[in-house]
Parts: sequence; structure tokens; C-alpha cells
Amino acid sequence: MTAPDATIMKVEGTHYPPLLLRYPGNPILTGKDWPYSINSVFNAGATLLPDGTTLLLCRVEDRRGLSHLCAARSQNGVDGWQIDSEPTLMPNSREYPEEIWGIEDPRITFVPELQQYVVTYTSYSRGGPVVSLALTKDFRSFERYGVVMVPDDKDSALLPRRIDGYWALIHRPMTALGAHMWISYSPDLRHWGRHRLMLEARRGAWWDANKIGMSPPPIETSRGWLVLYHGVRHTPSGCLYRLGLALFDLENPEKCLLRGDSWIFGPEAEYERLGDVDDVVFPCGYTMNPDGDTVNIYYGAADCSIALARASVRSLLDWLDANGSRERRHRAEDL
Ligand code: BMA
Repeated sequence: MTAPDATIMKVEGTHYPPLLLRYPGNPILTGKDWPYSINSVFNAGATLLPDGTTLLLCRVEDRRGLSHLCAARSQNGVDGWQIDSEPTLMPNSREYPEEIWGIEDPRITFVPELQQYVVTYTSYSRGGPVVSLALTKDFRSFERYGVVMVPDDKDSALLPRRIDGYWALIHRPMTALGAHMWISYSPDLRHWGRHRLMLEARRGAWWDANKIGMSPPPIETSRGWLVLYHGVRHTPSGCLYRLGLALFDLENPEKCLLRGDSWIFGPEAEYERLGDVDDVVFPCGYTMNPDGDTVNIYYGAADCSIALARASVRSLLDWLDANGSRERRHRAEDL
């Protein structure tokens, strides 16, 4: 069954323009769908295969609490998922000690120059989370490059083409001054340098104060790289994960052109509000429809399931034009 846009809905009782429209059949995948025993499934990377099949590379948490990755394929990206009968990519701590406590939150970038998919994921090492990178042609066999960013670092994706001759990787190192988005460059995907701050978490009471991170890989538009990022608000009853929007220069992606002030999507539906970790919406992937405008955003909900929301790139850009401002570092009102 395909999902006509008319069936996409928003949660009742909200008074702002719904930019991301939830699929009414959400969640689209839960642990009950899995062909083997697991705890939960969430935070999936996404891509379209050459024949139009949607592939989700799902984070699966087993009943020890450790995560691995498992592929699910669907003709329409909504239902009829064919899930690999066993884990697709298991942590391999014998050869990659950084994977000792599991591998999590993959992001997928198809790289035309390599004719391969580059998967970046979090390896949970003894020293904390690190960014790992692997290449695949078919999501059946993978060539691991190992750790590309040292602890504590996560929320990473590669841009699909070189910028000024160098590969560019967005990631989120923790620093004493907070968790901000950074970008680093490499000639060969193995050696990384020219590290630059890309987007700062705000401070104080803001929804995106202190800790932000890229969510799905950037969406390339004629006006720039459109980035959905998550902001983490610490509250007395736990963390609140919401999504915001920013636009970066196509040829100079560390330059922020516009950043929205308010969040555009947050936990509202029951499956987002209640789970192993309450109040989390966490997209790691999207696919683009043939119209070149509709994006299908796959997100983990409350660390318990995978849900789908749709958005129009044109509407996201219009919203940024109306609600975004040019990013000024260390804005006086934030200090
Ligand atoms: C973050 C992420 C996600 C997770 C979220 C909420 O740190 O790395 O893996 O969904 O926490 O638990």
C-alpha cells in the first residue's frame, strides 16, 4: 500500500504550521516485526537502491543492551518490509576494539565518485562513542575503515561529493564548552583535518542549548545544504530531543546561511513520548521522492520504534526564509 499525501496527518491540537507530517500508520517498524529476538529497533539510516527499493539500515538493540545494524527493504518505503533474517553488520570487537559495546545510529551517503555507499556510525568504545566509517556496494558486505573521529564524537555523515578536492564529514565532538556540530576534511576518507566549527549549540533556556547534532545527512538543494539537526534539552524529568533547521553554503559548508529559531518537530505522538527513552524523535535518514521535493524522513521514536514523516523541501526553505536569520557566532543575547 502506498501512502497518499492526504493520509499524512499531524497531531491534533497544535497551532503552528506542520512542516513534517507524520504517517498515520506510524510506527512503521517495531521490535515485533523482527525475525529474531531483540529489544528494540530505532534510529535507521536510509537510502534508495538503484531499483527504487527503500533500504533502511536500522539500529537494533539486543536483549543485552548492545546494538548492531540490520537492513530492511521495502518497495514503497512504507510497508511490506523484508528484514534480513540475521544481523547485517555486527560489532566486531576482535578486529575493531572500538565496537566492544555495539554500533549505533548509522547515516548513509551514496557517493557517485566511488559508486558506493559510505556508512558512518557510532561505535561505543570503552573510551566513549567514536565515529566509524565503512563502505558498501550492496549492504551485504562492508569494508570497514575503522575509527575516523576519536571519543567522544558521534552524529556524523559524509557529504556526497568533494568540496574543493576534499571529502567533508560533519560530526559532533563533545567539548568542555558544549556539544556543537563540526566539519572536517580528508583527501582519502582516512586522514582527517582542517576541523571547523559548523553550528553552535545555543545557551541558556533555548530548546537547542548546550547540545546539538546533525540528524539525517544534509539535503542538497539549489540554495545550499539543508540540515535537520537535533537539540537536546535537559529537563528535571529527562532529555527532550527536538529538530531544528539550518542552511549552509554549497561550496563552503561550514558557512551557515540561515538558522531557524524555533524547533520544527518534537515528540508529540504517544510512540514518541513513551518508550525506553521518553520524548525522543531522532531521524538518521531520508529518501527523496521522484518529484525532487518530497522527503521521507525516517526517525527513531523514543528509542523503541521507527516512524516516518514527510516534508517538502520547498516548504522547509520557505519556512527558513520567513523564520531564519543569518547565524552570528556568540550572539550577544546568548552570552
Ligand atoms: C542520543 C543518541 C541516540 C538516542 C538518544 C536518546 O545520545 O545517540 O542514540 O536515540 O541519545 O536516547
